[in-house]
Amino acid sequence: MAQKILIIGACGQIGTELTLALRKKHGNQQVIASDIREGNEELMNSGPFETLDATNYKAIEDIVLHHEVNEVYLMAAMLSATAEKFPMRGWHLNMDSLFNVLNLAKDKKITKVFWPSSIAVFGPSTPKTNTPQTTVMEPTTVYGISKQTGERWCEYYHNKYGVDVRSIRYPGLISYKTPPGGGTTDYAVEIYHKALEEKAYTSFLSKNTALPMMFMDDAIRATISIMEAPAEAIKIRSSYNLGGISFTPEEIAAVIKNEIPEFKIDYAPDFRQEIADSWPSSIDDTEAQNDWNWKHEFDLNTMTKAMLNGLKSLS
Ligand code: AKB
Repeated sequence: MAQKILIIGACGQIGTELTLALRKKHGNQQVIASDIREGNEELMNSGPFETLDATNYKAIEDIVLHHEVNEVYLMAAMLSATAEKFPMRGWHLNMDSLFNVLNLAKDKKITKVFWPSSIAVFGPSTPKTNTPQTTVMEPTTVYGISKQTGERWCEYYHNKYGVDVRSIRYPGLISYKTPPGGGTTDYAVEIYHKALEEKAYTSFLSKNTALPMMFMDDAIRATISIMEAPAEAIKIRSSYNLGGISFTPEEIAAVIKNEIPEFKIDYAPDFRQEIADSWPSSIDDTEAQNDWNWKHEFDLNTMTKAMLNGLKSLS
C-alpha cells in the first residue's frame, strides 16, 4: 500500500519543515498538511491542506478515511511557557489529541504514529548532565506532565494493542523558516533574529543556563529516520532521548559575536527561568544511537552559520 501521511499541526515550527521534507521524499500529494490555522505560502502551495482541530476525533477520522491515510505525525501541542499560563487548555490539547490518534491506530484505521515528547518530561530531581534514558522523572510543568503522561500511554497502547507508535524527546529546536511559539528554549531562536535586526538581545534566561538544543535539520532527520526504522529496531515505545548540543545564552552570544562583532547581550530572566532550571542541561542518547543509528551533525558553530545565512536569505 502506498504511504499516505497526515501531519497534524503542520503549520508550527516543526510541522512546517517536516511536511516539506516528507513531501520532497514521498511526493506532494502523499502528504496531507493539517492545522487549525493556515501556514506559510510554501506549505500551503505545495500540497493538500485540511483545516483541523486536533482535539476533534471525528474530524481527524474523516480526513484519515477520505484521504486513505495510513501514517499520522501528531505535531500539535501547547508548549511549556504557554501551558503554564493556560494549564487546562494545555492539558486538554496535549492529551486529547494524543488519545485521538492512538485510538485511530488501536482501531486499525492507521498503521503508524509519530508523537513528539520533550526534555520537559524531566524535572529538578533528574540527574542534570548527560541525563540517561531511564531515570527519575518528576516534571514540574503542565507541559512536562502532559508529555510524561503521553509517554506512558504510548507504551501502554503499544504493549496492549500493538500500536506502532514512535517518539522522540525533542530538545529545544532551532530553525529559521518558521518561528517557535510558547517554549522556554525559544530564546535561542529569537537571539538570531535580534542579532541581525538590532545587533542586541535581552535574554529571558540567565547567562549560565545550559539547555539541550538541536538544529531543525537534525531534528527532521531524526524524526524521519525513527519512522523509517524497522519496527523490531524500536525497542523503546515511550520515547527516545535525543542529544544534540548543549549551550548557555552566554555561549551562543559569543559564537554570534564571531559573525557579528557589534552584537551585545544582556539578561532579564523571567518566569521561564524556573522552567529552564528544572530541565537537564545535556542528554545521553545512547539508546537512539544503538537502536536506529542516530547521530546529530550540527554543532553550535555550524548551526550559527546556517541560522544567520538562512535568515539573511529570507529577508
Ligand atoms: C519548550 O521549550 O517548551 C519546547 C521543548 C523543550 O519541548 N521547545
